[in-house]
Amino acid sequence: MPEKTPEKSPGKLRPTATQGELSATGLRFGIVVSRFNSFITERLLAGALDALQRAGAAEKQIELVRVPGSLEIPVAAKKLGQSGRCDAIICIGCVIRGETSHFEHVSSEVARGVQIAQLDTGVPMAFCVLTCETLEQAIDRAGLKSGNKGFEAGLAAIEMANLLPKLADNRGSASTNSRKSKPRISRPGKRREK
Ligand code: INI
Repeated sequence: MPEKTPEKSPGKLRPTATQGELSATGLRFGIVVSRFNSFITERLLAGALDALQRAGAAEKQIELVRVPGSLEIPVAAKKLGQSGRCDAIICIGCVIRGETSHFEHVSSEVARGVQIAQLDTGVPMAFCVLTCETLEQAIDRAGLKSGNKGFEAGLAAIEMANLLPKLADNRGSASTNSRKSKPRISRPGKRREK
């Protein structure tokens, strides 16, 4: 009879996931909202504020910034991120296709800009810039048939604001083993003797 070996259970690993809670307690949020297509962006803003309020945020935890159009969102979000005043930022805009190629330029540049801003600053930025073919599509996403994308962005911002400190502090699930590396920050006044 062949010797029995413990089964390795391929595909049955269940590592614990590190994730952010949906609580706004003690967090600070920035919201950058574009005035262009304000009929839509104001509804998205209301959705984002609703999410923050339901998660326990108060007015003093929220810094609201208004910009003329979606193209101006990335630079304002980046400045806000660099300020150190926000744990997460929600970027709200609405681009609707017109008759020229302006739509393509604005929509691709705002997405690229916000991505660069969050990577450069390390502050998570929830992307709530609708890019729609028609006004009807935008209305559907601002509180009608397809829900409110501002609310979704608010939840994403809360979750990411809670997640990132866990990753930075090495408090994630995989960090509890004995090979945890020591912090490499050198403390002032503690020079190594030669
Ligand atoms: N800005 C928008 O937010 N949405 C649009 O649909 C839009 N279109 O179509 O022109 C738009 N343009 C303005 C742009 O974002 C800048 O504010 C402008 O070019 C000044 O820099």
